[in-house]
Amino acid sequence: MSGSSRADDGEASTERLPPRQVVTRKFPVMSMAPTPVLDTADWSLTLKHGVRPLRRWDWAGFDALPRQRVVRDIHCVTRWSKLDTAWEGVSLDDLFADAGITPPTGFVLAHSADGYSTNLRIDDLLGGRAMIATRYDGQPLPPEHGGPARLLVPHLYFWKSAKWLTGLQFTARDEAGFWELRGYHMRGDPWREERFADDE
Ligand SMILES: Nc1nc2c(c(=O)[nH]1)N[C@H]1C(S)=C(S)[C@@H](COP(=O)(O)O)O[C@H]1N2
Ligand SMILES: [Mo]
Repeated sequence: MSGSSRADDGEASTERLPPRQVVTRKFPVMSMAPTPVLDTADWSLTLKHGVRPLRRWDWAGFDALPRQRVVRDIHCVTRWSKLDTAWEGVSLDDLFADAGITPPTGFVLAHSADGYSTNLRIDDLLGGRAMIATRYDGQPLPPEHGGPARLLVPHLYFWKSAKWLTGLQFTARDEAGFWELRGYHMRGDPWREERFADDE
């Protein structure tokens, strides 16, 4: 029978959770390499279109951009979810506005100081859906969680939220990043369970 309502199915208490996720109160650290040592004095963020640099912010310039606070649930593909995580940072809308650009392509490859990368669609980054976070829970973002600055795209699986962010590159096509090259999904929507490449 199709048509059973959410109120009927006995899962009202879990409907905030994407399928097959489990709530954790901890904040696990998930990294493919050791935490890089990054000093804000040396940090910069570069925006490129292909190989062409569009804009670069040093820490002082980045820190002066408009800031937002959000409280969001985050969902790791290894099945833990953490509810009501509190972040502060710069929205991608404000970042691109500061660069004086409208996105020239439909896709971005995010690059990190540990050699990690992940791909994102522009429409997943705009409209207040994503930020470059520099503070977590009222404190500077700890190094193991991506400090000084990480991407936060909470409506996608957390592997899309690149830690130790150093670059955003507009790409003509949707180019696979670190985990996407290793079989993970190109988009990673937890509500659609887009875990692996062959999860339609
Ligand atoms: N640069 C970088 N970003 C990364 C990763 C990584 O290994 N390197 N791991 C990803 C994965 S798989 C997850 S689940 C989250 C984990 O973030 P956390 O360690 O703050 O929980 O970061 C993502 N961003
Ligand atoms: Mo992950």
